[in-house]
Amino acid sequence: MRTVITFGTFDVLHIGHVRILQRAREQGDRLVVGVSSDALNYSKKQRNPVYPETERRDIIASLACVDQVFLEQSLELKGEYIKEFGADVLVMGNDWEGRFDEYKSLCEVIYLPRTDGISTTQLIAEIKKYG
Ligand code: C2G
Repeated sequence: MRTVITFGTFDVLHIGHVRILQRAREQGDRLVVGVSSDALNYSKKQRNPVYPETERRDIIASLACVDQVFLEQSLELKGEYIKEFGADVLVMGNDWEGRFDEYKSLCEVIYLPRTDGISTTQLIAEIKKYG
């Protein structure tokens, strides 16, 4: 059983999120997702997510490619989460290329290409036009 772990905010779920989760799942037999808490997201992006953490967590948990979900409280706890969930592989989008190489001592680390042309920030800007 090869366990894959990945992390993200996954706010206003879109096709880029779904594709990376599907491709992450293809790297193993079981996919665990750490959904960034509201507080962690605020510290990363200086804004509150549109969807609160419990809703983002439940949306991700409902996807067929996802086996287990938890709330990620801190970027620095990745090593603890890798051990806690017995992850063999850490998958991240390549916007994080090289940033998590320190965990190569604990598991394999793979950066997958992002989907071009879509982001939560862009979607929020589009939706505002209809306001
Ligand atoms: N993603 C993607 N294509 C897009 C947009 C996002 O493949 N067009 C991927 C990102 O690379 C990331 C995941 O979807 O792997 C979640 O993206 P975000 O919600 O923006 O989360 P992020 O800020 O990257 O959080 O602990 C690390 C962070 O919590 C990662």
